[in-house]
Amino acid sequence: MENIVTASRTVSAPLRVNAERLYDSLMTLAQIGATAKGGVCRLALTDLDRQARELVIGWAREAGCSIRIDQIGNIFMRRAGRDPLRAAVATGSHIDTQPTGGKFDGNYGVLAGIEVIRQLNELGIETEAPIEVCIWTNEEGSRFVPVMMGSGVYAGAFTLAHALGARDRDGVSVSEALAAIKQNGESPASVAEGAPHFAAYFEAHIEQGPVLEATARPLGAVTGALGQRWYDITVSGMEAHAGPTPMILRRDAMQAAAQLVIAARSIALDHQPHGRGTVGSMDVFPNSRNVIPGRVRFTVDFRHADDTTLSAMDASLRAHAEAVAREFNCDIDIQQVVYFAPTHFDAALVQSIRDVARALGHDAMDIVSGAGHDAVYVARTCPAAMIFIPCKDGISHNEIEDARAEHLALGAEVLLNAIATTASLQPT
Ligand code: HGY
Ligand code: MN
Ligand code: MN
Repeated sequence: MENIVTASRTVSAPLRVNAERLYDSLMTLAQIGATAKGGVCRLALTDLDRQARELVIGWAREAGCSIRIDQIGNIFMRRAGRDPLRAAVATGSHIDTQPTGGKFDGNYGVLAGIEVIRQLNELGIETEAPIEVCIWTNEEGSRFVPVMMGSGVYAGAFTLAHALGARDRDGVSVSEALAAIKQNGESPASVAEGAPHFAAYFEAHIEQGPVLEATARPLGAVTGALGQRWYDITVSGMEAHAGPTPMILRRDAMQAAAQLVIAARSIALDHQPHGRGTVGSMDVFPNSRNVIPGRVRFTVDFRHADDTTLSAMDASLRAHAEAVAREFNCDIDIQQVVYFAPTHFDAALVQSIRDVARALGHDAMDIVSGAGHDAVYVARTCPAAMIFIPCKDGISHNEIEDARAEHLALGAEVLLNAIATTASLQPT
């Protein structure tokens, strides 16, 4: 990697970060929503999310950034470049977590971006293009569906109205929750409505799987991400007494649902190596031990690297549901609530990540992300790519999620050099 020509001067590459400052910021942010087992429970648009947003915005302001919040609550923390008219080079991720989330999922990508800003300031480097660090609203899709909500609105995957109208289990809408924490900004939320395009977008994230750690590789150059289909499935039968009702006369919604829970796994197993099938949430009505369930609601999360195969998995699920509805004399309603095709990130940006990694002395592993990320939607609007680092035992979406300080710093250094290079490229 040759020297980096910036607006202010030529600097010898590769640039380094302040590992301790990054780690300290991660631990400070992790205090907001900290759980007894060492994880974080900071659901989207709760007061904890507000506290975390305000903390990070405060850090960005201290680093000289201007702040913009859009109508879906996405936050853009902007460091000026020499040419204010050039499209910004962006990075970021999310700070909402799963109920049993960890300290690093999403939070790492946002704070690695803040570290990039802090380090460029410390090195006195001015870039040609502005740099923006983004906090995308409700990436997790745990409290509100769809998943990757803020970046999805930004990229036009669904409308602002659809997102604002989404409701949580208590019936609270995104619109109400945004207003309650005063994060309902005014700037346009989608590129179609005038939100600025980026010149490029990089996102740093823990892998959330075991591959990098198992192969002793500290860096991943993410070439793409699995496509996903999420469903809300409602099985309706008939509540009845668990004693007097003969087995053959039952319309048992639980037994019917159970067949589909098993099918979600077997369909994924039929489409290996990339097939994934998960049932993560289930509600039983009336949920009484001596009443045959009359209604069962549950979720299915399907993923695959190939869109045609993902469609085949969808068809197989629906075929199973038709057969089960007949066999158990139940009604089965399947609502698809999320769909996005497998993503391929920008080849030139992925190459820049490999090049920077090599300059830092490491051979980044090409890897496909099993998880969805905001970069998946942002990639619809500009060249995008991701940087992965390992997480302990490949565990994530779990309070024990952990990552090594040296890997956190190394990923941030790849981010810093990739951004500094891309943002300093002389105007064409
Ligand atoms: O579900 C996902 O892949 C991400 O964690 N939201
Ligand atoms: Mn994430
Ligand atoms: Mn996650």
